[in-house]
Amino acid sequence: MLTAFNVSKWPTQNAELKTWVIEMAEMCQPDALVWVDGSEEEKQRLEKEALATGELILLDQQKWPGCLYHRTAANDVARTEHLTYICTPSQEEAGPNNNWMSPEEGYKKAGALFNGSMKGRTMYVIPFSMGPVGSPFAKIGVELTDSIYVVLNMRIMTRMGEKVLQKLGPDGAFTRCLHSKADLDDTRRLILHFPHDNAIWSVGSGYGGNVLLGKKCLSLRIASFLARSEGWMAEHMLIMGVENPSGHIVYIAAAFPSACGKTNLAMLIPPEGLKHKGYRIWTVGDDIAWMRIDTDGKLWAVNPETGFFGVAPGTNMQSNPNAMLTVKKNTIFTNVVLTPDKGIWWEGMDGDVPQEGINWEGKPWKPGMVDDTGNKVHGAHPNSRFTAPVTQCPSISNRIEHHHGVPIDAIVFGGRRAHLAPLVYEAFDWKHGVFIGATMASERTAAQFGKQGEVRRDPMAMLPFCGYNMGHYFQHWLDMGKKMDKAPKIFNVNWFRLDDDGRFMWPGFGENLRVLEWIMDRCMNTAGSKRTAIGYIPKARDLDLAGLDIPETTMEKLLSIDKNDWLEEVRDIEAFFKTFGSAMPQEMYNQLEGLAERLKQ
Ligand code: TSX
Ligand code: MN
Repeated sequence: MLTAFNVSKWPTQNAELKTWVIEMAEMCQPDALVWVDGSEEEKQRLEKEALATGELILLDQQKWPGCLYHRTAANDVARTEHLTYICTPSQEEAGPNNNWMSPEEGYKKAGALFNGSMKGRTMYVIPFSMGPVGSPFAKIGVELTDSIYVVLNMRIMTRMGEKVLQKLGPDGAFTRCLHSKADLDDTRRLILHFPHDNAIWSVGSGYGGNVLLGKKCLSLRIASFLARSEGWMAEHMLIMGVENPSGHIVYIAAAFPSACGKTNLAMLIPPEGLKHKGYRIWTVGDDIAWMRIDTDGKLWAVNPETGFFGVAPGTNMQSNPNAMLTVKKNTIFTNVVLTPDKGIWWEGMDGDVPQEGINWEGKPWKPGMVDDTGNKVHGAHPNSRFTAPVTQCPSISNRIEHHHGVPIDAIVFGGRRAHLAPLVYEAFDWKHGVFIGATMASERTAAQFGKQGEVRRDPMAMLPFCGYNMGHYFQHWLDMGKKMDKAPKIFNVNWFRLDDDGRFMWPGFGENLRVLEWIMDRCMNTAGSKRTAIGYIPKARDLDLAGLDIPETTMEKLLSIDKNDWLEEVRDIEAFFKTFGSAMPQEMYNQLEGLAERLKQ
């Protein structure tokens, strides 16, 4: 038991911070308290300690230099949305898109779980900055945690340590982030957000999205709330630069629901057929974009993170060579297969399948294994992850530290639609683009749990991450459009359209650059299109398809719309909009009506 706090030796003069750390430590009762400085020496020390307890396993340092392996508890392998709450005074503020608890109840319920939860453990104090330290975009957080795994992940995912405390100074503001694994019991797990208090309390989990509090909790849920009141945007978007043959870089921010290959797109490699033109791709981020209007009237974006926390299964030298090169060193692998030679493997990795290994549950595993009910036993968990520094990505942009970010020319929404949506289309204007984002949807794949083909709406890919009522969020998007002199153009893409035999019509992956090329040319008013009921769609000849072997009729299908399917979609959208009640802006219904009328013409 920690008997006294040596407060005079603490590396900060920030009174609010000191008071809060004392209060939280009195509640959680750790045996020791450590201020994380972010140094290399500290990293070595923490790794050594976690290796000794088995919390981490050292991989073969010849093959995987600097790499570590970790498993989370079997009941703790994904974000737990049903245990995630927004704690605001009124439920209306949280909206139908969030679970809600009053702040009083939240503090009381979680407080009972935090009480004494760190007995026998060390409480680590992690000061971190989301966004370049000192940038006008940046927000400082301080996470208290009893997990070394969390400290080592935050070290990759954020700018952290002494430099952040320096920036915070004696009276700087910060998001108070409290985390304890407690007993990892999922009946005593809560992920609570207190937007009015700028605080996050997460207890009972050790899984990334629930515990790396700078990521979804701060950079999306809390930040989206702050962004609305401060007049900026916190979005679930990748950021990429496409350098055209003349050396000009167009920056794109893009939102996709899960399982659409967002990380793959962010790290795209130009295809052979287009490479000779001189295109290059620059990755700025793969998950989160913070965007502000600058003095030029344009929208500028930073990636608040410094790492990738990517899904491992399906990542290979075909789907994402840059990701494979990124995770070769200094990477933490979570819930993948551990091979006998202290290597790692996941479903869909290149090379030979290991003949045996220890799977994500820590059990002996062989390829082809089935359980009692005849179902395939996974080696790696489908949600297994790599945590790797962005600086190791071969395509990383040299502007990731720029304090004003990169200027966004195009916003791209996407989804997985087998039949409805064409390969790409452009919104008529900002308001119509907001409507397209608000109606985003994906169809469930066979790989996902639940009914295959079911349409799930996920506006702007923010449904699980918007920290307030989504009706108000759509209004904020509309308001932002009015404030910009040069708003980005808005597009929608669908890489997943099927032919009558159920085969993908578009080759996807690197070939998507052909679609991005059209998007860029539209931004510079140099590409043709056809005006349709849903927006501007390219004609087949408006896309550069050189070197691609797609029949003319297939291209026509990819770029076509079926009015009856779209009228059915209109009815589905209306039902979805109604779930937001009176919070839904009238403009969204005007857009819906406009679409219905254009379809009937
Ligand atoms: O990530 C994907 N992208 C974006 C890449 C930049 N995936 C993988 C989705 C799961 C995460 C895709 N899958 C894409 C895509 O553009 N397209 C498809 C569908 C597809 C799959 C295989 C083939 C073609 C399309 N081709 C062959 O199998 C040969
Ligand atoms: Mn994400």
